[in-house]
Amino acid sequence: MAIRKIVEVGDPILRKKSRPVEKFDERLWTLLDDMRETMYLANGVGLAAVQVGVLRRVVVLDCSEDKTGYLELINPEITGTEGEQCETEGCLSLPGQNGVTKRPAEVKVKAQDRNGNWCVFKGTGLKARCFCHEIDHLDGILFTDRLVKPGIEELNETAEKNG
Ligand code: GNR
Ligand code: NI
Repeated sequence: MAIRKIVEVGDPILRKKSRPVEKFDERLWTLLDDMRETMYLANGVGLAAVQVGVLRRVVVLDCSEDKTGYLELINPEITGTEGEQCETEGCLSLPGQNGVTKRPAEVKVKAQDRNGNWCVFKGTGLKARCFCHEIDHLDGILFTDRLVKPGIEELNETAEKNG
């Protein structure tokens, strides 16, 4: 296993659309293992493959407090949503930035596991936000595209500008 470098904002790869995974092989498993290690080291609750420079539809996440909620999502799709929530969100590719986004309160997802078997998942709260955030990454969308309120940094910049 290896730690991979996390791509940061300014790199045009973050705006590209990731392609579906077709081969569930050793190469995919190494990518997943590396992403898991990289996500935990960075203290993230999720990581999309594009964030380590790989344009494939692969996501890992763990929204638990104690590292017991690890999930792998290959070719994930949102199959249903309910309600809405407006909460603060951050991204490992946008260090130091945060802001409030509007996301569904509950999200249902279908995805393949590392062997290609289709599975279904349901999440509320942070997990629902994370499902949406990671699937957005696969389509080149960042949380800053979905802000309902600017982050603290932007507020400070505005305050400075206005005196
Ligand atoms: O670590 C992360 N925290 C987070 C908080 C609220 C909603 C989504 C996230 S995902 C983010 C890690 C990351 O950048 N994943 O792409
Ligand atoms: Ni992110």
